[in-house]
Amino acid sequence: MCHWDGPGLHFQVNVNECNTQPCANNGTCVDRDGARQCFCKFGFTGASCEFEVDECASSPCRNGAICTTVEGIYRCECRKGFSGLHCENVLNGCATVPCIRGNCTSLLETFSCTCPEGYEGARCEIRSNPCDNTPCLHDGVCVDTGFAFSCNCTAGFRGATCGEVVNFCAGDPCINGDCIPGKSGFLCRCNPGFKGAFCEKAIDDICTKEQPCQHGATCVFMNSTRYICVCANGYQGERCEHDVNDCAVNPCLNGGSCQDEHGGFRCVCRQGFSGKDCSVDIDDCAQSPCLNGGNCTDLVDAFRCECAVGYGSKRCKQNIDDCGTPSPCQNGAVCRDLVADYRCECQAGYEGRFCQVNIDDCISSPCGPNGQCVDLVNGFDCRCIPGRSGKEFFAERYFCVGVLRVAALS
Ligand SMILES: [Ca+2]
Ligand SMILES: [Ca+2]
Ligand SMILES: [Ca+2]
Ligand SMILES: [Ca+2]
Repeated sequence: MCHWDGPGLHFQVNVNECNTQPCANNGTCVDRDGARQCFCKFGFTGASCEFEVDECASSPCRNGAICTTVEGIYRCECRKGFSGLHCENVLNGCATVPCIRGNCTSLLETFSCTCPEGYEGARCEIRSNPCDNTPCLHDGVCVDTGFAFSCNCTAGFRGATCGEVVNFCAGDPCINGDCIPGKSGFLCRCNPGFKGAFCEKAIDDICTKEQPCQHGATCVFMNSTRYICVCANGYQGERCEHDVNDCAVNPCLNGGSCQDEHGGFRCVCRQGFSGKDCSVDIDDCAQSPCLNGGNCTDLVDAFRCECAVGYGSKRCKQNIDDCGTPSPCQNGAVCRDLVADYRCECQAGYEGRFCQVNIDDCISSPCGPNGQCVDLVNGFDCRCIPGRSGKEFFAERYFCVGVLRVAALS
């Protein structure tokens, strides 16, 4: 564009400075007189929008967070244990009250519990055993009393941890003598025949030189010439040289014979007795010798059976023969022996307990009106009345016409 500007000829040409597209990064260019102005897009700056705005330049992120920019917006990437837009919030590891007892110290996301006396574990959940580090000295026994311990001291010691010596004679330090306790130690008063700080040495005396006591006796030294023998059980005499007769008091009962032994006796029992002094009558019924329900009575080295009815012999083994001689069964019957009983197996034609009954074979009147029936054994005989003889069979009956003998009626 051009215009006229005064008396002198003067042209001024207004050039459009935006033609050259001077605004970078899509900035908007506005033409002014002899100049231009760039309106930058968000995130850019500078006269020609040539600079990117650094949103992180003011260090908006706290607590060591990393600042990043995306399209003109900054973002804080928080370190572990922090939160919030600027990572300004510190996470409290104690927020959930994790310590069951004691004090909690937050270690950002996690925590640390400071336990009170007597507790341990990450949450102070475990009660410590105060005896764990064996605080009691001199073999004292530690007792857990809850939050503390107490020591049950062995003899000769006392104090909270049994560190204090009260009796120097504890543990019997004098081997062959009596211990006399002192303020800072002990003294041994030795038995006759011993010497040494602990009475551990035998004095070369008559007991050790001559060994006068026999059969395991203990020799007690009195002085250089005197001693006493303390005999072992079963021996007597000044030097325990005699074996005591342990059978003198007749210790074996029920006729047992006594054998003297060293320091005792031995009984050889009569048959049927047992025990150290033969006082036990052996139970001869123990093996149940009586059979078939018989009752057993214990005797000396024997037994007696009372048999159940029907049985006999020493052990009731025998089923007594109830058939006997002569047989109770009659008429040729066979007798079968039972327990306290018998059974008669009858010949044909007989019945009854003893087969004494001849069965009446005429009961069915087999001879008809003209005949007279005679009972036989397992059969019958028909005798016709006078004037009749022979036989006729009619309506399942014989009728007399003469004399007929029927062996058996089938
Ligand atoms: Ca003896
Ligand atoms: Ca017996
Ligand atoms: Ca029988
Ligand atoms: Ca008959």
